[in-house]
Order: sequence, then C-alpha cells, then structure tokens
Amino acid sequence: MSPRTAVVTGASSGIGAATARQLAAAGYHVVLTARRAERLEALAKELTAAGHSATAYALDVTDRPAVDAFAASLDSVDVLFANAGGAFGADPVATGNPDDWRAMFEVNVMGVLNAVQALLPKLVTSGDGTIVVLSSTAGFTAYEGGGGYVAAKHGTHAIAATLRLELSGEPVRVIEIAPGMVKTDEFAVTRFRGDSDKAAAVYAGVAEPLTADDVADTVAWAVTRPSHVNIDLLVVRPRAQAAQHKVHRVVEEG
Ligand code: 8X3
Repeated sequence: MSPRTAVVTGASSGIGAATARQLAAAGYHVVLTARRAERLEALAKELTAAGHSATAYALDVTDRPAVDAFAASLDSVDVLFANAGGAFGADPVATGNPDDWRAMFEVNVMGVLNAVQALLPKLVTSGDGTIVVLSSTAGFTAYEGGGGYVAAKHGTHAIAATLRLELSGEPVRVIEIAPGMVKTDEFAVTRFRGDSDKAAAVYAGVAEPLTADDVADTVAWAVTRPSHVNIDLLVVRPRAQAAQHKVHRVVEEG
C-alpha cells in the first residue's frame, strides 16, 4: 500500500518544518511547500536520507493559480496542514500600515482558503481526509499591538469553524490548533522586521516558551487519532502563559 500523503504549507521553517518531520516519521509521504525552494529541498533531502518519504514544491499560498497548479500535480491528498502564516508589524490599530494588514490577511486568511479550496476535492476523494488549520490564540483574544494579526487570525479561526460545519457528512475532519507563545527562529523576528532585540523581548524571562516541536507534537497527535475522532480545537500554551496577558517572567537581579 502506498503511504498516505500529507501536504504541509509553510514547511520551510518553524512549526511547519517540525510538523513535516513528525508526519514523515509517522509514515506519511510529506509534500513540503513554501516559497523558499532551497530550504524545502534541504528538508526533503534530510527526510529521505532518514528513510522517510518527502518531496518539495515551491509555492506561495497567496498565489491562487499557483496553488491550483500545485493541487493538479498531486495524485492524492489525505492530510492538509494549512500552516503558512505570520505577523507583520506590531502597531496599534490607529497607526498600523494598511499594507501590513493586507499582507497578513493574504497569507493567514486567503492562503488558508486557497489551499483548502484547491485540495478539498482530493481530500474528499481520499475517503478519509484531514485538514489541520493552524490558527493562534490571537484568533480568540485581542491584545494591544496585535492589530492586523489578531484580525487575520480571527479569520483563520472562522474558516476552520465554518468549514467543519459545512463538511458535516463528508469524510473530512477539520482540526484547529491554536498555539500561544511559541519561540521559533522567525515568527517574532518577522513581526518586528528583523529587530532581534524587540523579538527577544517577547520571550524575555519566560523560562520555557513552546517550541516548534511542541506544537508539531499536537498536530501529529491530532492527525494520527482514529478517523472518527475529531479534535475540533486545541489551544496550546506554555505553562508560563496562563492567558494572553498573564505571562510569568523571571526578572534577573542586578
Ligand atoms: C502567535 C501567538 O500571542 O504572538 O500566534 O499572538 S501571539
């Protein structure tokens, strides 16, 4: 029997790459997609060398014709991990740059929509499909400076919640994973436009923010439950973050 196929968007780094590794280890043929082809190729090589099955496909999820062409290139799809997303800027609503808001809406909302719409026929045909949407606690709780990211992730959540209702009766589960504070190589650095001091301040004094692997664990766990078990929504935060604003930080003396 050929392995089941899992498509991962945003697989070039962070949660996407970590999840691709875990799904490959769980026996899936993993199709790695993101804009940065070199990183994808390197990850595909790493997974293949480890005896797993993986291919790389350079893709910008905001480019609908490209997403359609990608979908047409696949024989079958069993799992879609709609993970590509990000935050650009941390400005208040009053002064946020509309271009940043548009870019966040494009990747976090339209990017998820494009991947879902293009791959859904194949997920249905599989007879046992799974869609995992990576939202965020920002999809449920507003915070100062969250601006366009909070708005966009509320949209990401709305896609997952609506789709689950609309697919009732179809053989496709819709799972939403909503992480809180996760320390990855790029998320905060991207949000603060390369300002590594500001990015580091997000995690200052937090003993153990979540890692990409922690979130990948939850995705792989949810995907590998029996088909009739649907993990609707899973919120995952570090122990140090009891709520969006309640983060335990250990301040160094001196
Ligand atoms: C990232 C979590 O708290 O930065 O999705 O919005 S937060």
